Amino acid sequence: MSQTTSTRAAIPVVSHTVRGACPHDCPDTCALRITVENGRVVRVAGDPDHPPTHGALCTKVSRYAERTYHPERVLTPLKRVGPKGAGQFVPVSWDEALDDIAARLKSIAARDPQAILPYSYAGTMGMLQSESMDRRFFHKLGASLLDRTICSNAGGEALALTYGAKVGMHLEDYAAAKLILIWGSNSIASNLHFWTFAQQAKRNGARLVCIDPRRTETADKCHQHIALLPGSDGALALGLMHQLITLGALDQDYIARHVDGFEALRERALAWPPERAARVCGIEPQVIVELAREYAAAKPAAIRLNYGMQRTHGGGNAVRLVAMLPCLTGAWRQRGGGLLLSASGWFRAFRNDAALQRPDLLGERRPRTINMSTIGDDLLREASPEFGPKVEALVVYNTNPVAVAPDSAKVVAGFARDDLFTVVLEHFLTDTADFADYVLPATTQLEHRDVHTTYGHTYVVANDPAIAPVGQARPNTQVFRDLAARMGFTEACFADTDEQLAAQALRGVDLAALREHGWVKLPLPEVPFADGGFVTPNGKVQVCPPGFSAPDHVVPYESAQSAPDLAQRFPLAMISPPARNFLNSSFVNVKSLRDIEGEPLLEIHPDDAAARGLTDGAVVRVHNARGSHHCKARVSTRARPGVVHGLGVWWRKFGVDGTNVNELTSQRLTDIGRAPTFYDCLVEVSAQ
Ligand SMILES: Nc1nc2c(c(=O)[nH]1)N[C@H]1C(S)=C(S)[C@@H](COP(=O)(O)OP(=O)(O)OC[C@H]3O[C@@H](n4cnc5c(=O)[nH]c(N)nc54)[C@H](O)[C@@H]3O)O[C@H]1N2
Ligand SMILES: Nc1nc2c(c(=O)[nH]1)N[C@H]1C(S)=C(S)[C@@H](COP(=O)(O)OP(=O)(O)OC[C@H]3O[C@@H](n4cnc5c(=O)[nH]c(N)nc54)[C@H](O)[C@@H]3O)O[C@H]1N2
Ligand SMILES: [Mo]
Repeated sequence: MSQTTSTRAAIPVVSHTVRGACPHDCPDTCALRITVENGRVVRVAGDPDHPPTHGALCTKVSRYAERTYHPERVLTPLKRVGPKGAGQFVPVSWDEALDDIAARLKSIAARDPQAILPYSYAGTMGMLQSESMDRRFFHKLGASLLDRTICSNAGGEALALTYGAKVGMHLEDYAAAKLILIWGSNSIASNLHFWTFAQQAKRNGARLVCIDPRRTETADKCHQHIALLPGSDGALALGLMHQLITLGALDQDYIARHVDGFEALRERALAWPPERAARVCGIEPQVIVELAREYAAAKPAAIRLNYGMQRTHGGGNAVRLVAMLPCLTGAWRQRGGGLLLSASGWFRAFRNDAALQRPDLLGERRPRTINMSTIGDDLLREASPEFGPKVEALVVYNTNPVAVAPDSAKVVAGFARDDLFTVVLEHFLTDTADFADYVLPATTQLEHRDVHTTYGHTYVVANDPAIAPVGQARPNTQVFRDLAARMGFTEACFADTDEQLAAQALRGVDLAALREHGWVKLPLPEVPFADGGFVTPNGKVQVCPPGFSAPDHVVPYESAQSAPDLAQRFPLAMISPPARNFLNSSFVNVKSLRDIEGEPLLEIHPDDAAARGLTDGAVVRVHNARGSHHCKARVSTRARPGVVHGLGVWWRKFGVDGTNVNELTSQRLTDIGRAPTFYDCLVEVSAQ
């Protein structure tokens, strides 16, 4: 911390900087330098010394102070006075709110604690504010467990099945690549600090290829854009493998030493000549032929896979297939070669999750697990022997499910239940908070302590509180500490302060260096799989294990090939990827950012628009059997024919008709990982 005093217009200004971490669910986890003047944050900047951040922030987080000091921040506990969902509340004291919440939870727990469901995700990715005291509290209570699948589970589990863990290339090494396939990722929007390294590679002569149904701002800046159909990536990977095999471009030595199951994979891949793969992908066979040739020739060749390509039925197997490519060509041998989907597995050995979350507090109890991606159906389920008790209480924090969960009609009906007791810890009156019985004001990252691991690089980043809590806001940790006391939980761990939690969070990391610099790089091998050594039990990549199904079995649930009748009624495939200036549904209420995004839009190709008599800027009805959503049409060649894009995730209350794209998405789950299939969604678009 540095401190300076200066005089500006006769008012003495006491200024200091604090080290922080960006809390958001983004691969970049930037290290921050926060400038505080007279107790108020005046600037949030990137740490110039932290290699992934290199002093740069995205537009959103450089405006983080605008979010913290937003006039609509919830600053006191609120109690519902209107009907569910109306968002009508009166302020109450913390004591009144916490006493009542504890009493309600106690009486439900006395019947069956599994009727209580914690519902949280990565609104902050900090180990303290997202998975410490809260977990201790619910473990001790014996509440239902939550399967946190909503984002990355299909790809994450698939990658772990293949490499043994969610591990991959070091971010900085992309600068050394000669070819980068940017696959299912709009990096400029959602992984900006990777893009910097891709740009360095480009300046050094690398070729960049973007594989994405949408012509994104990232696609615009790549040498080539391959606009395949959503959910066809597995077929593309098999087509590439077919070519690598027939070209003789395999690294036989690497395969022999480090790959398990290649013979079975080879057989499958040989059934996928470019013509067949191209038909499934909706592209020209020649594109596959040329891409395979380039991928084989470029040394080093890198793939940046992102989660955008695993939100369809076959998403898990598609990730498995793509993850095999660098193992077949031996791209892993070189620095700058290989693949990254998630780096989070590198942190496993350094995270002290058991100490922080205390699953031992469950004792002998084994509560049921509820999948967060089917919250719509699960809130509407009655008690049954298979399901267990009806959900009677929900405690929601770090997520906005009414906006972000699939199949909104069901989600809204569930949250609207009069017999459901809902507590929401939030910064703002989100779509979800509107349905709460109590809203509890949460601190933002500038107001609390945390420790961050990440999924896009290999540094731990610490966050010190820069300012005192705004209004009566409290950190999530404190709320669960306070509730634990009221529930009569007497274990010493419920008294741990945030400083103590931070000290427990990690092991094998130099905490003094973390305190001093704000970040520490993990001690990891430089070129991790140059000589194999994957994290699987036998150290080899598992390419074709039992149960593996190639995409000749796993096509989208909703496509002309898999569901021709449905496709006749609803012929357009809708994907709903992130908007650049929002972070999922966060920042939608920050006006300066919302002004950049404008309003909810559906991008549609000029041919598809013309066929329906739709014009640019007109309000249209996007609909399928699950629901309908009105928004403005943007007629644009960013969309390929047959595919439309509802950029999200907008708060429902900003929508023309109080809905968002999740009115259309389904609760069906992926092949691997029990994850949602947001981008596996047929719709029709009509003039109003
Ligand atoms: N600005 C911003 N940054 C974000 C987020 C945000 O909302 N806004 N979200 C954060 C979160 S939660 C995550 S999980 C990460 C990663 O979030 P991702 O969902 O991976 O987001 P993107 O990087 O935008 O990549 C999605 C890209 O995949 C494309 N896509 C959709 N379907 C398919 C398909 O079937 N195949 C292929 N090849 N591509 C497809 C989309 O058009 C889009 O361009 O980003 C994080 N960063
Ligand atoms: N149609 C469609 N739907 C999607 C996606 C898509 O691509 N298309 N993407 C999916 C993906 S990848 C994800 S990860 C999910 C994400 O969905 P969510 O996990 O719901 O993420 P956000 O919408 O950012 O909401 C996070 C909330 O946490 C709150 N929050 C942040 N920090 C704190 C804190 O310290 N304390 C408390 N109490 N609250 C805090 C924020 O104010 C915000 O309202 O959405 C999914 N939904
Ligand atoms: Mo996500």
